[in-house]
Amino acid sequence: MERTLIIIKPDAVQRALIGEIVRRFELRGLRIAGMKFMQISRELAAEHYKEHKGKPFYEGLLDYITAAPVVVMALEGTDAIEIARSTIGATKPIDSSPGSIRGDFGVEVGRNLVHGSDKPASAERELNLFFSPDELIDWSRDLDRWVFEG
Ligand code: IDP
Ligand code: MG
Repeated sequence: MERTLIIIKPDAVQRALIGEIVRRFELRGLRIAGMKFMQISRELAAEHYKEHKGKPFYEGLLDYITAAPVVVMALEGTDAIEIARSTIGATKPIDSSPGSIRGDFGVEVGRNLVHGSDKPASAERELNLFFSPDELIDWSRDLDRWVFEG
């Protein structure tokens, strides 16, 4: 079992897509381990996106992610990081397949609706930034054996 950090970004929240996006991850089979509605501070945004510091889009990215509330989720499941990234779609909506969130609802890379951690080390770092241990719930669903083989 792997955990990943998902952010339903300000554009998705403003466009009333929270339910649609949560629905897609739920239907895919990933299990919610944590979820909250929050406004990201500039400091937290800078820490979260520190790998992009110095890039031309960095300041705009911080403006974007702090512009309105977001929903953050910890999702878990077998290969949850890659499974979530495929449900989200490619970074640039123009490259995202129809059927993915960005491919169905996105146009521009700077308004691409959802964040998902890109590898296990990032997932661990990002989950620690957004959730305290007591906000992450260890539980199982009755349907898990019909989604997870192991
Ligand atoms: P990812 O979100 O698919 O992992 P990253 O390359 O990690 O993509 O970039 C982080 C975020 O920065 C993107 O989701 C997008 O919101 C923004 N971003 C990336 N490249 C550009 C760009 O060229 N212009 C504007 N925003 C960008
Ligand atoms: Mg990334």
